[in-house]
Amino acid sequence: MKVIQNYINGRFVKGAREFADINPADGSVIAQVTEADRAMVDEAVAAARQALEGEWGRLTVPARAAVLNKIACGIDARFDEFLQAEVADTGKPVSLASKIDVPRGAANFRAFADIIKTAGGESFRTETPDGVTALNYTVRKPLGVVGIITPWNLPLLLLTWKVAPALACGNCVVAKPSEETPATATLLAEVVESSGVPAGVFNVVHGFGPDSAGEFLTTHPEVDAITFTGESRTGAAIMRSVAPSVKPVSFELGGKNAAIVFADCDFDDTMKGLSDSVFLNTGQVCLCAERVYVERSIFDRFLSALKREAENLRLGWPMHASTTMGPLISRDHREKVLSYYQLAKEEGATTVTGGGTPEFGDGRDNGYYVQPTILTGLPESSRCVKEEIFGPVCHVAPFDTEEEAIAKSNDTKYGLAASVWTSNLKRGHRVAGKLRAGITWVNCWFLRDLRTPFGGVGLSGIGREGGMHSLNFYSELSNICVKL
Ligand code: NAD
Ligand code: 6OH
Repeated sequence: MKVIQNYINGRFVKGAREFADINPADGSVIAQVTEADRAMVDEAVAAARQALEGEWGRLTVPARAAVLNKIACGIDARFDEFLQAEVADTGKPVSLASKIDVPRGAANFRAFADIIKTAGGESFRTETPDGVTALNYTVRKPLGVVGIITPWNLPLLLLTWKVAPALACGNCVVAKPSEETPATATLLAEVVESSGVPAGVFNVVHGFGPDSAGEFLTTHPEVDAITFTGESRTGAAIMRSVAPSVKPVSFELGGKNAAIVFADCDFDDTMKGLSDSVFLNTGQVCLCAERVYVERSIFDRFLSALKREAENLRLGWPMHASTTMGPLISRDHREKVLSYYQLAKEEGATTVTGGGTPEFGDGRDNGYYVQPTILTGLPESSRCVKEEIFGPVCHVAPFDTEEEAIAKSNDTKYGLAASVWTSNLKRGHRVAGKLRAGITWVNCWFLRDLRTPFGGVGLSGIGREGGMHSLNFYSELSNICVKL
């Protein structure tokens, strides 16, 4: 049986305990993962701190950027290994992982290599009333040791989204990937090592959250900052852990994203985009729409078309090229999603399609598949309309006026993403400007430029990453004031 190891201070090491890495398509064990105990997390943090003082700390920005580009090429060179590992761990269709997860993993390193090379600073010439003149200018210094905690839905993509800017800014990193999807983090460690990154600069510790590597990392006094992507509740727990030492945090958390469809939309394009926004990655993208508001005059037509899209999804083995929807990540997560399918019925929903589990008559029946599901008829106050489900499911409701659609979309404690579908671009701009979300797409979804700010409002997070916003989080910006 394959063993997935930790990577600490430039060595691949086993922990005292092991846990199973499960393939969600059929419940089989892919590998054993060795869990880092507290002493191993301590060792990783100490190695990272020491590496700050070594060769890494002395590298120039162009040299660091060259290392990032080398890591990107290293991912490209082992593309198939990354692809197979990611598909096996997550169950996502190979067509999706080969288009988004793995290329985006490499792209994150290339993007931040470019961004750090071209980033300028601020400067101000100061003139006081009593005739003193001074020059102020900013310099970026590394934060130090950055703890990175990532989820299972886009494991490589969301890890590299944080590792790349952290390294670009000269930090050292201890990363704790999700216990559900450990494989590509250890593969990344192999690529980082072969790219000439000194020992201790990048470390991977495997394990769980509470009482395990996640908590050991977030409570560690020698970690200078924590960046986390995951559930809002976990973010709250991590906030409590870091509070005593007042560390900077960057949180990308959950969502209950709305889509607003106007009658004047390009119907076919909207249907394609909207269907992706609900079902892509089995609905397990933080940006997925779970609330769809449709102008009443096209409501029935829209619902029938979305039902057709859902029923045309091909639930298959993840490695088959024709598969368009894989399983959910785990047995527990399937129970959670199915409990919402049940709750929807109790709350009075009409289940337009789905609502249960598919039957295959083969090994996939031991996996964690659920039917893509469309609900309608729920009051806005119901739990299925308010709580993040994180599965291939949405609730569709009609609206009569633009104001009503905006008010309903904004009636949430979350605020990560939204989308607006209309051929009237004036309205598109207007509505987008009124939605309370970190990102609003008009006539598209999940079209992301790595230079743009990314993050959420309310329960969806704290701070922004992306482009210069990432540099601002992963570095200490210091002002130098020189009297002239
Ligand atoms: P999760 O919060 O359960 O776990 C995320 C990570 O945190 C894992 O590595 C886990 O081991 C670790 N963890 C759990 N408890 C911890 C603790 N007490 N201390 C330290 N670490 C701890 O999230 P998940 O189930 O892996 O991912 C799904 C969630 O992530 C959804 O809510 C989704 O919306 C959110 N998400 C948000 C974004 C975003 O950018 N806003 C992106 C992807 C996923
Ligand atoms: C959240 O689940 C996904 C975020 C992905 C990105 O922001 C991206 O641009 O790759």
